[in-house]
Amino acid sequence: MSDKRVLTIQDISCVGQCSLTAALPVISACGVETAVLPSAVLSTHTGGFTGNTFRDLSGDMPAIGNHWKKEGIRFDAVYTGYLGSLKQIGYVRTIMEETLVPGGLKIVDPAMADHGRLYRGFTGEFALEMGKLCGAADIALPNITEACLMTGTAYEEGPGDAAYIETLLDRAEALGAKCVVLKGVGYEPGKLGVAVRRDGKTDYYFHEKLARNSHGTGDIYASAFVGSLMQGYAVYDAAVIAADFTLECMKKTIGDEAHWYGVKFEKALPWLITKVNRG
Ligand code: PXL
Repeated sequence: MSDKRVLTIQDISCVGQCSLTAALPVISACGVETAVLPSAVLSTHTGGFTGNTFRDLSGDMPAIGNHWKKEGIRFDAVYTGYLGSLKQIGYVRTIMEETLVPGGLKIVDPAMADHGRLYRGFTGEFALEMGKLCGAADIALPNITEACLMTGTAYEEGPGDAAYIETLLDRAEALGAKCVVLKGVGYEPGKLGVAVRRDGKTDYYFHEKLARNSHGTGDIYASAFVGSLMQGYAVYDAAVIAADFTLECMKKTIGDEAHWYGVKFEKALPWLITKVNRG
């Protein structure tokens, strides 16, 4: 049984089945205690909704971190997702330094771009800073767009090929992370998956590719990965569980075209609970 405690730092999109409203239930379903530090509060996520509110919570971060330090609160892993400002990247680094147990894991999902473009509100400068945060991580979880932006690689529309993915992995690994889990790899027809790169070696996992793209799946993937890892699964096994869980979530959403803003991950939580919890 895992008694690990994770801190996750990302936004609350009040509506949208992503970031903290996904990370908290998904990691909890893995049987892992989950503390949260909201980076910002938005009325909705920014992918498809327009006119969302945005409250940057950067100003609260140093005091929250200081309080935890004073209380001696420590985490086995700090997992970051969508961050609300450039300044926050620095605060996150400090919180990681001050609250991780010795040997605790820094896990960074850049959560800033997809389909060749930065999410609304982010700049090239932010992307480069995020590249440094990924470089300081034990495990970085970029998608292909994010890996391109952080490494100055041209984004290729379409499936690409194995050579393109390997070059991207070389460059992403060179940023400095001990391990890179590249999401959304799919250069063979009908297949989609992940590439796990460590010490110059890549292990791939592919499953069926569904016709529809869904919002928030990167957050769901990273959260299931972190939960599985904290339950003691090896990095590759956690990467596989997270991929299968994300696919389950997408399948639960098929047929409901009105549900465009996220996936019905709640309906796949029983699958995750059964799969990950070791009793
Ligand atoms: O799912 C990534 C994400 C998280 N948080 C916010 C977003 C997005 C993607 O658009 O806008 C606020």
